[in-house]
Amino acid sequence: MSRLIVVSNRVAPIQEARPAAGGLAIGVLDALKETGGVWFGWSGETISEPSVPVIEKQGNVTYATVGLTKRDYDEYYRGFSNTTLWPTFHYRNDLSRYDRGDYAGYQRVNATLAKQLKELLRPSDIIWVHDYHLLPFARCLRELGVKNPIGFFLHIPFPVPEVLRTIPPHEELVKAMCSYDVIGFQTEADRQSFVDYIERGQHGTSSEDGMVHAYNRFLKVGAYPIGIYPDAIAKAAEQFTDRKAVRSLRDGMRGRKLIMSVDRLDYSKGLVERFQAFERLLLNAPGWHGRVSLVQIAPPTRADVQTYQRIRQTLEGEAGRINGRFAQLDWTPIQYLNRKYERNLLMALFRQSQVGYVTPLRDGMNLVAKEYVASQDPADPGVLVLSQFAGAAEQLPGALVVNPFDLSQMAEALERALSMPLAERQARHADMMEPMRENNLSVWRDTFLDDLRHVATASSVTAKAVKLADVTASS
Ligand code: ADQ
Repeated sequence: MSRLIVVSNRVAPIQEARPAAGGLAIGVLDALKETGGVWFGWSGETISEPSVPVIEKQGNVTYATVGLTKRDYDEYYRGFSNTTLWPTFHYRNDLSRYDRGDYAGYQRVNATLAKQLKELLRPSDIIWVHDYHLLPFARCLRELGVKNPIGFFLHIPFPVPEVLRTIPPHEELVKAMCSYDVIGFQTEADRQSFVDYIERGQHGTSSEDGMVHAYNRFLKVGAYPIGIYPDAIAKAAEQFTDRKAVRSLRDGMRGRKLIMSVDRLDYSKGLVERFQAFERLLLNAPGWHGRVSLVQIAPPTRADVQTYQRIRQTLEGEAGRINGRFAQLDWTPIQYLNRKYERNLLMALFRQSQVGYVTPLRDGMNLVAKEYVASQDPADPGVLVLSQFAGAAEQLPGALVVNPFDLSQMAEALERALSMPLAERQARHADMMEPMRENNLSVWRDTFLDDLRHVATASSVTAKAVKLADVTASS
């Protein structure tokens, strides 16, 4: 059996039960626990010089972690990854900044990480690389002579060519991506954007079976929407209902309805617009005053990137302003909490609420939307209000889908959700649970890895045939 080597910028916290607020870490860890394997990536620590990986085993997962120097961190992580790629890939060119030095650092760190990983590799390993920090990682491994199958999954959106081209080294990046054997996107639209870039720019061609031929390489490009384990989440949500935090939330509501939102504090998540649409609900429908609260849980991330400091300030300002305008002695309209929670507890909190309010301006998938639905009591489920710009909107037909730029529409959807009759809520919930079971996290992982094995075998057969043909022709 070949080993699975997962590579991502950060590995999930190695300590069991520590909250990991990040969709990639949560998805990948759940997927890796079943198959076992090695997880290679940054430990989260800054060090003075690159060193050999630290190896730690937990159950059937081996963690191989390395530190980054302060310069690496600034240029590769804070710089090109999070000040250029993240905003642009989320269609926020206005927040994107490009710096040549940061890009050089991004390339350098990818090359260093590839060297560090190479030392751990066996010829039969299969390598699965994750996310935008590592777009050129396969090219770096190939330059070191690594021949193993290498797949890549992008957790965030892939922008349309016009937007991608605002990143100066766009072509170098896409060319490097073509060193992978399989590239996976969250949605069909993201896959199409990549293929459009290749075809409209005349860099290559694609065929109906998802194969792309570009820059002298054949690779498979597909949509592999990430899933969750809905039944395990439902069970956890039910079991954790008696926890103290859940009880105090329930008691504190005193019969009021609860709208719940959980995100990393990020400008792509549409938090400001969300607060303002809730304000519009209170303006348009005064009957809800004192009868509904919005709980927003949003732990800060990337707090040393300037745009993240700004969104935090704006949001605190908005929460204060709206509360100041509407609050009563015994009612606070918006409760805004800046902290992480244990995952199972979060699911139990979801179960207490009547509305899941998930309205990113752009999101690769958005696992919170899926977790919210899975956490509900099927006998009395809450309603999901979901942005059309989350990948999850393609997969959750029972949600009330909204445009997060239309505050009035969001306010109307909230009102409809708060007043929805039980039979409709039950039907919508059932409509979403079934597809989530059919496309759970194991299906995501297995479909991707099956394609990777298949494509890698097919290309090595093609490569051997080409070599043989060359030898025969020249003899
Ligand atoms: P994220 O942008 O992190 O993920 P999301 O998919 O919603 O977004 O995942 C967040 C995860 O963190 C969820 O599992 C959630 O429960 C957890 N979480 C959020 N806030 C938390 C808190 N306060 N305490 C504890 N846990 C918290 C990226 C992409 C997404 C994509 C995922 C997975 O941006 O589009 O869905 O990867 O591919």
